[in-house]
Amino acid sequence: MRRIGLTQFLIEQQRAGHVSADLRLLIEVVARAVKAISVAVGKGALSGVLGESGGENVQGEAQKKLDVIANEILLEANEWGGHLAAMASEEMDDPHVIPTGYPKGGYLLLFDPLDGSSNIDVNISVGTIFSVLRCPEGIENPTAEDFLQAGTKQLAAGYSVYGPSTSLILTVGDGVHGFTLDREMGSFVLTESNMRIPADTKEYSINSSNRRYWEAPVKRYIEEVEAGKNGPLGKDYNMRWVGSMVADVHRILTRGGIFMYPKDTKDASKPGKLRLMYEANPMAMIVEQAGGAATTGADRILDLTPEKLHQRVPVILGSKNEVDRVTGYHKA
Ligand code: AHM
Ligand code: MG
Repeated sequence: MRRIGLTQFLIEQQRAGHVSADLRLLIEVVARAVKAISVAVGKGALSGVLGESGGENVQGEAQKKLDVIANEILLEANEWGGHLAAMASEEMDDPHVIPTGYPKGGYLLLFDPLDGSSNIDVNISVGTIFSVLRCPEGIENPTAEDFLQAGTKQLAAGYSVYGPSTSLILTVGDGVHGFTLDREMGSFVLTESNMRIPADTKEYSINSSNRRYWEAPVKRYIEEVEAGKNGPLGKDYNMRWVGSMVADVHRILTRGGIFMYPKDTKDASKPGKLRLMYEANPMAMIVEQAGGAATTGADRILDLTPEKLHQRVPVILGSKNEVDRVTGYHKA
């Protein structure tokens, strides 16, 4: 079988009119950064990169050394290419404007440099999530406001998983495509075209330790799921929770399932755990492009009007019929 690399894939996407030359180069640079992060993560305890960095991010979460390293790798890889006007990251308080001396481009890049980083020290899969928006017309030095665009405006979204193999999943609005890193060759090879999420599933993913904080519709759904064959849903379910969204979403993209980090009452200042701009929006675009659904329970994630760069939202995504059921319970 002829193997198609990421470069050829993107050139074909450009010829088909799905990406501009600049967006193609931008995605290639992100992929290069992902390879560098994969190497850093893969060295594990050998290179002294495990453990805490000693710092905190804007949300008051302790940063791991690898959070900081992955963030640096993405910034350095992307600031000189001339495709971007600015970058925003889960690990930085404010956007990073392209330094003077480098040409500026027309795109904005957003990323969660190392999702699931609490899993790093125990050698469980982590990943990088990214999203591309257009920089508003006439803006030279974008501020946080310029990033506050609905998820429907995303031009591209993707994530990598640093697991037994390193994979890169990508959409530019023409389906979802999966690449695997050939470590010897140092290149991403197309291994899954047009990934589709089955509409029905028997697998669910939620951190049940928060059950006492959930709202009634989610409690109802999980009770029904747990009732199995003899309950109202009439089938036995299986539960999986990696604790790295990238890995949980990747499983769902591969074989179906429903993932939930719903609204809870644990902390009134946080109407959810996951971040809209770095996690919910890119994953929602990917999931919808693969035929699945993604909502907050109340609304379609991609339709939300962002209010803050680091805003958190509830997330319910995956197999369409199951997500529609839970969303319906919120409306009942
Ligand atoms: P992070 O971006 O700081 O790693 O946090 C996001 C992670 C997700 O990957 C995962 O789904 C969730 O937080 C796990 O949360 P919990 O530890 O509450 O189960
Ligand atoms: Mg994250």
